[in-house]
Amino acid sequence: MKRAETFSLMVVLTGSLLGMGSCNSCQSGKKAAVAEVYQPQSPLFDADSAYRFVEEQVAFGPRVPGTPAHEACGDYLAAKLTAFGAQVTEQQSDVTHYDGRKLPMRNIIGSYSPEKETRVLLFAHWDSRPFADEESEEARQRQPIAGADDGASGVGVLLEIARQLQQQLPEIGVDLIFFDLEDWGQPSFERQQTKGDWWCVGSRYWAKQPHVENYRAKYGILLDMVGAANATFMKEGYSLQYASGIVERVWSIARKLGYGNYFPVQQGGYITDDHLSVNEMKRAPSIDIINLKRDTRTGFAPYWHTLNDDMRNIDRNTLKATGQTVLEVLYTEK
Ligand code: AHN
Ligand code: ZN
Repeated sequence: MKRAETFSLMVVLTGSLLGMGSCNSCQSGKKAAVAEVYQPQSPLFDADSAYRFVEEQVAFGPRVPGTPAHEACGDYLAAKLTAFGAQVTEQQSDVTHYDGRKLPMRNIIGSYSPEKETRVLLFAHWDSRPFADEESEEARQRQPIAGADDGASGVGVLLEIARQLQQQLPEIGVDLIFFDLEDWGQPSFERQQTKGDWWCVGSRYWAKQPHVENYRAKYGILLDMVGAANATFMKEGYSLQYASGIVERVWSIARKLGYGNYFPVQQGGYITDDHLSVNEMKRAPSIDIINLKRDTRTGFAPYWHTLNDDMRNIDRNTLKATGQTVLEVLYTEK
């Protein structure tokens, strides 16, 4: 075979093997192609399975602390973690809220390889907001939200991760925490304003009194609103402040896996979320993977804290991007 023919055959082979349409300069094309090949270390995250876990939570109805739906969903989550081979611990406490009401708080924790020193902490909140206070009509503002994205999506992804952990353990130990009472922050229509911060009650409780004395993890990852189509996980402010190295590691892995569109190289605002509790008490330098928007009034998706936060917003592709990225982080950790 003449040299020119060998040359073009290589182009065709390289191009078709890597799914490339064409290659203008073979040398540089080959180099670029080789650089793009990344060999994932993690098992395949099943987005259909994660979707079902989101759906099953939402089917209980709004998981508002103190309601039967909340209690039943809590039982479901603990049972799932047990079935997926985790060592399950629960923290329960009656918390007095701003209106004087006692609310049953329940943090649900699942541990893998609890004996291991090096650990990664993954978390999400499982409660849903008792009021859709971003609705424009006042009557609608007092109704609880379904919380398909805000709550159920992060927990659904973590349940699928638990299912994968049961089949093959990574080198490090892993703790999953479903925090309660994240989303009962005071709405603007609430007149009885007792001073204090009523967001993230469950995570602050745990950060002060963790399930294991002196608990520390190498780092933590919070998943909050990780289910919507075309989600954009901008680099959240506190995540960069407390754990910039982890942000870079996660965003770099996402890009290598082909999920760069979901993980743009862009900084977002500072969000008071469960990772702040974990960071402030130095339990683990933690980041928040959270869907942030530049073009909405709230900075979140348009259905945020409205009655529209339901299954219609949940997209398997986004669950996959988030779940596979976090799995890859776990299985490349030593
Ligand atoms: C505040 O807007 C204060 N916190 C956002 C955290 C949050 C609420 N995540 C979901 N719902
Ligand atoms: Zn919320």
